[in-house]
Amino acid sequence: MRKFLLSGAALVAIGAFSAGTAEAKKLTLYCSPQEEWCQLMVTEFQKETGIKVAMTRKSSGETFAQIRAERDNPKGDVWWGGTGDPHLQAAEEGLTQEYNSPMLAELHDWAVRQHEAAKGRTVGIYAGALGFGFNTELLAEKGLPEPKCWADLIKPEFKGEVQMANPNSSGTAYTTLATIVQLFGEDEGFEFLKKLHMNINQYTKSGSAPIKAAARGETTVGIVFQHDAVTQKVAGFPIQVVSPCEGTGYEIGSMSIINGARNLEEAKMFYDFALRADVQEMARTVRAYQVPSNKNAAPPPEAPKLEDIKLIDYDFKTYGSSATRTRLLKKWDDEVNSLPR
Ligand code: S7P
Repeated sequence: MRKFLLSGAALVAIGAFSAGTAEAKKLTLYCSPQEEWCQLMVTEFQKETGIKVAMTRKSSGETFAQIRAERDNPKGDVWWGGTGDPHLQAAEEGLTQEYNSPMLAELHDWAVRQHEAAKGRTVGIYAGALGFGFNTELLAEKGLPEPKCWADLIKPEFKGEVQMANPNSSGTAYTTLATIVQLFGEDEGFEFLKKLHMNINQYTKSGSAPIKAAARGETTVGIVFQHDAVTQKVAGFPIQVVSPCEGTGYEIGSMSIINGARNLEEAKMFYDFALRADVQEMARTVRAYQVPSNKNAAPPPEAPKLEDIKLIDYDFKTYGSSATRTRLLKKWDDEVNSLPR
């Protein structure tokens, strides 16, 4: 068996430096989940295939903007992870290309639906619910009541106590914007966002930064995906994870092959690799607690249970469309972020 495995690995390595070409095979990966998970994927893929990966980690909105800016001279091959909305927008704008992986048969329906919605140009790799987390020690010190609902975050006593990311750069924050609009309607939702703005101490670039700041005691509340709050709690910080009482939105973290990818064969290899159950299960080793899209991958026991969370019927088609995402982001810039605090 050992001999068989060794010869298998040798074959992969030989394949990576295929006969006739002296050049080593390579892949340029744009990565949007947490840095630790990005690094793990690079290490494991390189180890298994011998393909050299050049990886850049950027938030979802930033990566989308980069791929769009590079559309006439694409530099990336695969965009792995990040919220599904900008992946859908990239698909609609022709920035990514169709791929029907043999691994599709192993995926949950929600991941396959993402693939179908994008005409094969993206696929779901994980899911996670939005929410917020707070620092229990800071909350007690300040004598603040436990926030349980979105509505609690706009109360005057939380002035300067809440942090979230900027929805232009961050997929997490765009999911927040789209969730509030879907929960309360657009007019009431924007009124909510204006009041929330008064309580925000900082809009960060990255979506998970607010809960890291809460863990360090730099903000009381951070609006993030619940799994990112769990990561801080598991790391030993005094963080409580909240699933808002009104209900909440969720993400289908996605993966796409960039249109014009220079290393298409390697891009497809990475894509198939990333959809494997054993590969998705490795996420837990770096405290990434999203729900995996492969039906055979066991969700991490720490992952927030989506079936126990009051999830809205998030309209990915509308909120991942170029028209709606562009319009809402501009409206947020014009009507919310421009307000004095
Ligand atoms: O940290 C993991 C995660 O929450 O980050 C992704 C996110 O889109 C990247 O961060 P930004 O909000 O800054 O874009 C999520 O897909 C993922 O679950």
